[in-house]
Amino acid sequence: MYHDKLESFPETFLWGAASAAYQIEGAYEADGKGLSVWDNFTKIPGKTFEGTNGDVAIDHYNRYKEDVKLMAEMGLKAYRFSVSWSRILPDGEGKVNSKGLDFYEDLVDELISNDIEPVLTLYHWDLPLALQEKYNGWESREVIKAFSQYCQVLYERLGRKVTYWVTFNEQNVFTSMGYRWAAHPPNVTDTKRLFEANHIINLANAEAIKLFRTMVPQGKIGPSFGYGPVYPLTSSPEDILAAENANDFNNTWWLDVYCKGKYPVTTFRQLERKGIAPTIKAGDLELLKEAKPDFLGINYYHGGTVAQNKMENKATETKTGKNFSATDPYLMQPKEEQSKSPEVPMFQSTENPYLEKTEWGWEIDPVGFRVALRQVYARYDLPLFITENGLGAKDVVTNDGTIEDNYRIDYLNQHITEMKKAVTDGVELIGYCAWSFTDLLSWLNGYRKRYGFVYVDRTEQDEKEMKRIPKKSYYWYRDLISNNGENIN
Ligand code: BGP
Repeated sequence: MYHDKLESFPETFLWGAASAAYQIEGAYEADGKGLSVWDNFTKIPGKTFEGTNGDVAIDHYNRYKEDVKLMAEMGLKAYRFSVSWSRILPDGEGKVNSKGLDFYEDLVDELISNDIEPVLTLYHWDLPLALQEKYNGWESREVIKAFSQYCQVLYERLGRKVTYWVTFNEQNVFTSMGYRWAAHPPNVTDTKRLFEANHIINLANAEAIKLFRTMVPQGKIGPSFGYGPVYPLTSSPEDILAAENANDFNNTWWLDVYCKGKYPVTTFRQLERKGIAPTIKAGDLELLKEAKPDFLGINYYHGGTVAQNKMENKATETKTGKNFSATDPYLMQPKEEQSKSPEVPMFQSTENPYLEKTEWGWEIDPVGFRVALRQVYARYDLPLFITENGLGAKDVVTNDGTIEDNYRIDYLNQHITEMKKAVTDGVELIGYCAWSFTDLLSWLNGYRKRYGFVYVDRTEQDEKEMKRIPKKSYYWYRDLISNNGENIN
């Protein structure tokens, strides 16, 4: 839709930036912190780029005041961070570590005294290792109780100070990476276990929201979902149907549960046929229905493009992954093999010929951001909070000590322009948190894939002084915030 003039962002719009505990804090054993599954996983040889881990990260635990000062000087209105569960409950449950709580309360106080709205993520992937070892992590319902205790402790301590709470960060990403691709902890490749664990996390999410209603009635809570719109490769009805299927499998599978309290039928039936549908016990669906979020957090990086599945269209070849031919039909595989790839009869992923990619192969698609916001808002009718969006790139410090990250400014400018169009279309947005405030540890890509407004001088192998240097994008975002995005048109 064309607009002559774009509407202004609301006066209360929260221009922010984001981070996650494991990627910035370091101090992985300090002040009584217990280990998390990430402390363990990153030590497995070959799992991360050059064996990088978050033991020290960018030392935010010790330098948070310096970091908040830089946020304040930028005029940041919101800062999204996550709490490390095992700092609060070193064993994941039971005894509370007061020093861990103090750290987050100090951080929150520091933010508030600088007029920065704290946005607190309860779970950004760092499950306490003790819970993985004792209960097999998210595969056990015992962990729902532990998560509720953890939430209760934080609600009690910070419920009066923090308004915006995020339950789970990108449940779609961490479950798939962890239980299907063995690229995150717990390092598993089993789709049955993936969907069982995912269901238990859905229940934990619902319990956390229910408890929030009683303990933090004035607050707002919701999950942050990694949303990608799905495009059909062509206008053929078969490709359109494939895109419907992919949307059901990749997005609705989570979002319908959060917002409608039920699983989408098409994917559920497919998982049942393959023997990998989650076990639903009495009371589960009622619980899911009781826990509608106040807003949806959206993390947007890119979407995907699909064509008709391989069985119905054997001529279509995928450029990624295994090709199927008439002599190697998926349907001739034993059921256990089929169950590993339940989406194969639904759609096949392809390249999008219209989109450029980042150095790490992520499509750059600002219009897709508007599409995403429109789709999610229309379907769920909830305010949206952009909790992540940004560009990972290799930054260079010039001889005069500056970082001229014009590519990042271009990327953010294009995305924010599309976001403003979505606002003009009528989408209700609470705020926008760019990923990320400072450079930080990329889970699997070390320190050279940088996202920050603030450069942190360290490499994979050399921690150096970790000097903070605002990049050109820092000043650009500062100006944008000061005029509430009026210069975007
Ligand atoms: C999201 C995560 C973030 C962050 C971001 C960039 O999926 O929620 O924690 O890591 O992606 O990812 P990467 O560092 O892999 O480029």
